[in-house]
Amino acid sequence: MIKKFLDLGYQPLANSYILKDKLKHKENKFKLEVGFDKENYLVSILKTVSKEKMFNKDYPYKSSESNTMRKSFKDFANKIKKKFKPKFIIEIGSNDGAFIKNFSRKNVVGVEPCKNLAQITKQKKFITYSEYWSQKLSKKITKIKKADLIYSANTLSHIENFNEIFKAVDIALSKKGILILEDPSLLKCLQNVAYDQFYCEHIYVFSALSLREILKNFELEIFDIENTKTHGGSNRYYIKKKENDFYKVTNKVKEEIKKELRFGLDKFSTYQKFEKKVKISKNKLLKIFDSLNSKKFNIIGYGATAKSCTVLNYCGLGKKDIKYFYDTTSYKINKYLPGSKILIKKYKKLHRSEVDFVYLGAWNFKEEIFMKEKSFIKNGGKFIIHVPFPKII
Ligand code: JHZ
Repeated sequence: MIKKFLDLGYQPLANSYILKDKLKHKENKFKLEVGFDKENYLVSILKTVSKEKMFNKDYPYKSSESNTMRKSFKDFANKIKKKFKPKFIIEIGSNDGAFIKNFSRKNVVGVEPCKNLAQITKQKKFITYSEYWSQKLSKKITKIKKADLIYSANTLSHIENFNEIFKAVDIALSKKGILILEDPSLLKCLQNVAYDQFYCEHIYVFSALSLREILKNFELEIFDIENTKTHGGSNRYYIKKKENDFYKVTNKVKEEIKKELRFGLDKFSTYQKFEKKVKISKNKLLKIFDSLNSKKFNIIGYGATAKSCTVLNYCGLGKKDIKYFYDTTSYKINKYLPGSKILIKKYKKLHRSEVDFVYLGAWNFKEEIFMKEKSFIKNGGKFIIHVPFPKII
């Protein structure tokens, strides 16, 4: 049974950026509550939104938008090539091709239901199926040969129906084939008080503990885990069919689960403590904004992320607090953030003459952004960040 531990209020769809002429229209909102399932240790949002409403031809998020992600996908593709020498790879949720573009076109197939994104890789002549991953699609793709590697980053946490997903994986994988999943780590999310990992698209935030339980239902098992830095701390899970004894289960799996148990990811009380920290985080962030606003500082936002939607709407921050956001994504520019209705402007290098404080919506790219904005920082420009606790840096 799922027990609620966190209430983040009514939230709009995180990636539904608003056009100027639609600003007066009523937005669709849903109650964002998060719960813990004692049976399989899974943390999930309680009310979900239909996939068609979120992942369609207007999907704005592009994986290639940051150097960090481009490099991370490239490095990982090189690692895969060396380690597994795969001949046929399927990527579930290939987005704009940040991962598949590192492979030869004849070795890789993308699956991307958002038509605008699928179009990008199709134009680059990568075979891309613009459909939701399913058993039917899996049969179609692997009719002639099975996949020796399926990769999926930041996608499984977005899909509600495990049954369909893993049955389709089972159909597609060859005997020695493996599945590699990469998603934000629940442990990191709790340690960072990164409550903004919860929004409509993130139905789950996985732990090794919960994923291991889920996979048991499908005769699949984790045989290795890597902790990665992306998206505020993620886990890369290497998964195989139980019957596949080509790969041995490494100690890293045991170690990761031990680490999670030590933190208490199996106990409801851990999540109750997290909820208290989230409330404290909100109050601290509001105090920072109140204090800066009372002194009439110029504050803008940087990175109109899906995560920002949760923070802004949960904390009740709006145009009075943040004048506008800068973002590099062309689709988001001149639109308004859902709920808070803050304008998103085309990114320009930060200048002290324009800005005093910058709320870092894309805190997961802190290093990359600080590097880019060196001169702003050198000239006394400051950032506001809410992880692991709200502060000015
Ligand atoms: P970023 C999205 O979440 C949605 P978001 C999704 N549900 C998910 O799981 C993750 O991605 C993976 C901009 N930016 O990656 C680009 C700059 O403007 O944190 C993006 O709009 N300048 C699929 O939205 C945003 O910030 C920069 O220098 O929370 C980053 O979004 C950089 C580095 C980024 O994901």
